[in-house]
Order: sequence, then C-alpha cells, then structure tokens
Amino acid sequence: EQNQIPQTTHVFRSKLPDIPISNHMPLHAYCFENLSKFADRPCLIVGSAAKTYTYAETHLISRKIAAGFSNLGIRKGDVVMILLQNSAEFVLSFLAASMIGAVATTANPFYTAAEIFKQFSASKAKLIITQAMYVDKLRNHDGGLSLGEDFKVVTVDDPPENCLHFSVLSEANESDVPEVEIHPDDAVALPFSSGTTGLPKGVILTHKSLTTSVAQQVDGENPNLYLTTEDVLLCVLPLFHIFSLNSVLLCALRAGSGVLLMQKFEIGTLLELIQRYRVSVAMVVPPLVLALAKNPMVANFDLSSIRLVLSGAAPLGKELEEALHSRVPHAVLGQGYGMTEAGPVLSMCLGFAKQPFPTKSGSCGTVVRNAELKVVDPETGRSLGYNQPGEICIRGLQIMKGYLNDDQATASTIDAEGWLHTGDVGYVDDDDEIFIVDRVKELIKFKGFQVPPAELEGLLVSHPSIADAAVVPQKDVVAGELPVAFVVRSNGFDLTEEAVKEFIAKQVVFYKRLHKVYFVHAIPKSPSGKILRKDLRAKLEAAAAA
Ligand code: 4UU
Repeated sequence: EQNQIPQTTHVFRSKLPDIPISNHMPLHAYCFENLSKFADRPCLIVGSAAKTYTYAETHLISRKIAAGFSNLGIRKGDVVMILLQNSAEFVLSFLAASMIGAVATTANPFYTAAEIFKQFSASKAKLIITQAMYVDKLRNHDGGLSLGEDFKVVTVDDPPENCLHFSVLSEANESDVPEVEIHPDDAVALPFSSGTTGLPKGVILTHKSLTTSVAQQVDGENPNLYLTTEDVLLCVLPLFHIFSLNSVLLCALRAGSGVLLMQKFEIGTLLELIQRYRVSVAMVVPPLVLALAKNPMVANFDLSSIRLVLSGAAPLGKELEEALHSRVPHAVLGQGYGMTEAGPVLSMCLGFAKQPFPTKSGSCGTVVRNAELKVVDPETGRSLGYNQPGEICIRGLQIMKGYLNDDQATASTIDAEGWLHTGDVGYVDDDDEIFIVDRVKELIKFKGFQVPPAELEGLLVSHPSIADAAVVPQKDVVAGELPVAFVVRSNGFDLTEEAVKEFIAKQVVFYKRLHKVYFVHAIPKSPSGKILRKDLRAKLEAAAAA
C-alpha cells in the first residue's frame, strides 16, 4: 500500500520571477530583435586583425551568407558543418544558417580526420566551412564521399583544389535570401556530446531551445546575467562548444554587447587584448582561471575593466576562485553550470544579476528562470530536499529536442515527464545555491573538453593485443581530470604503456590522449556486463593517496 502514496517532488526554482519569453521567434530574429537600438555599436571584434564589425554589418553579412548558402543549394533542414576556430566567419556562418532554417553542426578543427568524419556522416552535412590547412583531413577518410562532388567545402582563406572561397558566400546578394518558414521546434544547432553514456551523439537544439536559454540568462527586468551595450565579452573559449556559443555569443548579440574573438588561448595575447579592448566580461574555464590567478605576467597588465568573470564547464575550486579574486578584486566572480543537452545552462550565479544576490564561493549558481530543477536519489528515483546530494535533473523549454537518430539514448536521458537527467551529483543549499559534488555518468572532462570513455575503449579493444579495456578520469590540478586506461593484454607481455598511448594519440584530438595505462588481468564488471567505473576510480584514488 505504501508504494501507492504519491511522492512529493521537491522542485527548485530561481529566486527571480519567471518572465515572458519570445521563444516563438527564429533564433537569429530573436538575437537581432533590438538591432536598431545598437546598429552602429561594435558587435564582432577580431582581436588578431584589429577589425571590428558593427551590429549592422554583422547582420548584413550574415544575410549575404544566407543568400550564398541558398545559391549553393543549401535548403531548410540541411546541415552545414562549421569547422573553424573562433572567427567572424564562424559567427556569420552560424547566423546565416539560422536565417535559411539550416542547421549548424560545430566541430573542433583540431579533430583528427576520423573524428571529423564521424560527426560529418552522422549529421549528413552538405557543406563544410573551414580553413585550407584542415582540408587534407577532409580528403583522407574512408566514407566513400568525394570532396567537391558529394559535399562542398568552403575555406575562409585561399581555397585548395575543389574548394570554394568564402567570398562565394559573403559576396552574395542579400536580397536573394529565400523566404522560409521556421517553426520554433526546428533544429538550428547540432553540437555533439556523449551525454551520460556511450559515444558522441548529435544534440538537437531548436530555435525554441536556444531562444529560451538565452532569455533565461539575459532577458527580463532583472536579468540573471546582466549585459549592456557598453560591455565587451571575452570570446576565447571555442565557439564550437555550447558554453561559448550560447553564453558568450548569443547572449552578447541579444544584449548588444561587443564580442572580442580570440582564435586560441595564449596568456600574453589574452592579457594584451583585455587591456586594449577594455574587456568587461570574461567567460572562462577553470584552467584559464588558474592562468589568470597564478601567471606572473598578469601583474604587468591593467585588468581593471573586468567587472564579471563567469567560469563553467568544470568544477572551480574555492581556493582558485579566491586566488583570482585577489587579482581582480573589483570583479564579481561566479559560475555557470551547463550541459550541452540542457540547452545548455541549468544554473547561473545570481551575483551576475542586475540587482544581484549575495552568493557563496564554490557554488554553480541557482537554477535559471522559467525552469524547474530537482535532485533525485539515483538508486530509487525519489526526489530529495535541500542539502541532500543526488542526481540533478532539469525541466523546461530550453532543453534539447533529443539526440539525432537515437531514440533510445533520448529516452534514457529525458524521462516521460520531461525531466532531463544530467548524470551530475549535487545538492541545493538553504539559499537555493547549487553545489556539484560528483558525477555518476561516464564523461571525463579535460580542461572542460569532453572525453567520452566509450570512444577510447572502442579504439583500445580494436587493437589486436588488447582483450579488454576501461577508461576513467584521474584527478589533476591543472586539467581537472585526465583520461587513464586499464588494459587487459590478450597475448603475453609485448604491449607496452608507450605503445598503447601512441596507438590512441594517433587517432584522437590532443585532449583525449591517455596519460597513464595500467595493465590488469580483468576489468571489473557488474553482472550485466557494465564496467564498474566507480571501483576503478576508487583504485586510482587509493593509489594517489598511498
Ligand atoms: C562542475 O560544459 C558544458 C557547458 C557548460 C556551460 C555552458 C554555459 C557552463 C556555463 C554556461 O553558461 O557542457 P558539456 O556538455 O560539455 O559538459 C557538461 C558537463 C556537466 O554535466 C558537468 O558534469 O560538464 C560539467 N560541468 C560542470 N561541473 C559543466 N559546468 C560545470 C560547473 N561545475 N560549473
């Protein structure tokens, strides 16, 4: 009988009231809704080239590229792959795709040919926008598709053979943008993420998801993340990752702030650009906080323009937060907590609000507005109250529509009641602040980058001398976590640690490389055959403590 008593669900909400959200609008229209108020303000600032695009220019060139896409045969629903470092072309192409109802799948240009091709074929992209130096990787895959025939490649610099120059897009006639009807539930972005388990999958983010997420951050009388047209946001985190795409780029566009684009992180250049362009808002990951807090060069630069630092994508230790505080004492420091599948922002520091709330160091903020968050016991599914750690779940219009062509993975992530299960373990304290304490999912994060263990395990067992393997995170001060492998050799003792590391290094982007290989006789598994990752992690921790 007891089982039939309905359980009360403890739902956590923002301390800010819900707001009306214009999530019926296509993403680009929503971002540019207030364009006329700041048409001549700087929008994209290309740090390396000392070039600035105003809002009016950004809008116009995006429209030209949209027309250019259409001229190349890209239609509503088609997928365009953006394989670029941070650049104006990245932003303009993303917005242009939205304008014709196309979908942008963003990928890391440092990926190996195999990694790119997996995403390219899963997303069925028709066009790739990249740099000439990456084109060789697009020729050397074994998918049987031919560059220039089966798919088109546009380069932002001198085009190699069979590729087109970006000017075919950017010099098209903006009056040729076709009229398309875009539905709020149509996809606009297709980032890839491994979620709670398995290989990377396409995450369908719709116009509605992204407009809702951006609004939850920057809209309303008292925005959770208060940005103005005077702000300059640091955009050094890669735009192919949802943190930068959403919380830096899209939020800045909606608010009319300037976006300082940096191709890559280099501390000297970063500091110089912050000083030169008076960067006021810095979105960062913990390793960048470490650099800003500890690098002696910082003392030689004027960072007084920075009023807000938002760290996310990985846990930020209290100590590090306090060390940074001593470097930028006038700035508000806090965290955002996101997950690609969640649209991505689940929670954000309320110290960033227009009328800020006091917050605690170490917290990842409070759940965003117009959303519900709950914490459940991972064993029983029972919802938990304040201060009790459990799996964090989120519900709202911002979350993904689902995984691309993977109903099973979608169903095991978003339940029948619409709750997205994050695989993160955390609790909500008495002040409604969220603290993440652990992860129950497989994912490893190296400097905030996703390392899916299943991908490395698949590669490992493809080696003729490896019978079985498991990859787990090992704690690290600089990177947060490092991928390490437990390997069962199949024939004698020939295989060395170095050989295993090299075998993987050749096939993956730098941050997925193995940092240690432990040879074992067997991988601990549950009766159903699941790797007991907890046991392996415990083994590592015991070894580190010894
Ligand atoms: C502890 O990392 C992200 C998105 C981050 C983000 C986005 C917008 C942060 C702030 C923002 O404004 O997405 P993924 O999909 O690459 O990785 C998701 C996982 C989470 O499930 C969690 O395990 O990354 C971890 N994570 C964090 N962990 C993300 N943010 C945090 C955080 N503290 N602040």
